[in-house]
Amino acid sequence: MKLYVIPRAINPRRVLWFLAEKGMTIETVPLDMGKLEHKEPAYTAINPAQRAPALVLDDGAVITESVAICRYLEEIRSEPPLFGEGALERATVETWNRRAEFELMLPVAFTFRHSHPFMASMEVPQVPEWAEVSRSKVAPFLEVLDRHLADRTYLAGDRFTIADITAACSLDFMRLPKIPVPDGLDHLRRWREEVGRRPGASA
Ligand SMILES: N[C@@H](CCC(=O)N[C@@H](CS)C(=O)NCC(=O)O)C(=O)O
Repeated sequence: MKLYVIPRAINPRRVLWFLAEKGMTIETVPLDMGKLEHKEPAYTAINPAQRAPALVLDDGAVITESVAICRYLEEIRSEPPLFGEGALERATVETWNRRAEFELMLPVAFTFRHSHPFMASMEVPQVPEWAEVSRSKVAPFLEVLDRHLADRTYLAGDRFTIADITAACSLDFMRLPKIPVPDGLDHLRRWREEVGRRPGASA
């Protein structure tokens, strides 16, 4: 297997963190986003969407979409279960992973994509107003997460899951578009410190 990544970007990092939690090591191919390597014909042949990550299996099959890649990895390496176990826990993990994607990752990504000069050639047109609308969505959702984490260790309960990976990668990426974490979110801070000690946190 071979994993194509754009180093430090949210979605590739989610998969790298997931792999680390599984204790899996696979060949990783970095794409230089600044040089638009993900838009070159060689990578476009692998993923016509020109986005990373993409996982290429030994038989040449390609899986794109971070969560699809993670689901594949969960199937071939079930321990530790990062999508939960049993009907209720799996549904809870899905709920919080989706909420982290839609209400945190996307607003953070849109803020960056529509405001940062680095993205000007890739996000066409850049809409600064959309960056500002997206920026304004982040703090209210962090407050939701803070309240949610008041009485549970991780987003889906007692177990660390992909929902925590999605939220932590999104939170860390806020540094690039300079979105501050509001003061006083003690439960969120406790959770971030906790997940920061995990094996995949440095991915
Ligand atoms: N829905 C895709 C999104 C992948 C994606 O947007 N990746 C970004 C990096 S986080 C990318 O490749 N950006 C390149 C570009 O915008 O040109 C997934 O979950 O994997």
